[in-house]
Amino acid sequence: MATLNTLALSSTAVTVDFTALSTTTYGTNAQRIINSKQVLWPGNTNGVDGSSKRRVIYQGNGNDLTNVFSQVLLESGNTLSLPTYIVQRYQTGDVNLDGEIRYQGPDNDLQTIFSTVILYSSLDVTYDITYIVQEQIP
Ligand SMILES: [Ca+2]
Ligand SMILES: [Ca+2]
Repeated sequence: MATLNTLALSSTAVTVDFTALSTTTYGTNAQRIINSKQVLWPGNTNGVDGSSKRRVIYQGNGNDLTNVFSQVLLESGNTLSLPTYIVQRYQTGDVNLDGEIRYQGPDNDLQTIFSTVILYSSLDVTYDITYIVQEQIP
């Protein structure tokens, strides 16, 4: 995330409140608004390198659901390889930042990926689960 315009640096620290509605940021619909605060679009679980990364994908090649599934299935404590197992830690699969990685069940992290794709696509086209939300950097 970056501000839309450059900010002059000096010996005095400059604070940028990216949650303020008055802060303009680089890109198109770069932030979502929740409770009168700007927030980042969550859902990228697989990093920044490679063609399918730097994107939020719900359905299709390079989707972000697979990484959530892998993190749950490969967790050392998940000895029965259950998709309902809950990983208790922050990791890229924890896209709703509740400290747990959930692939299935209530409050699962796939719901957040789904809502990012659906809500973002609604700003541009008609609700489309195959829409790819692309990171925007200057
Ligand atoms: Ca991704
Ligand atoms: Ca979570």
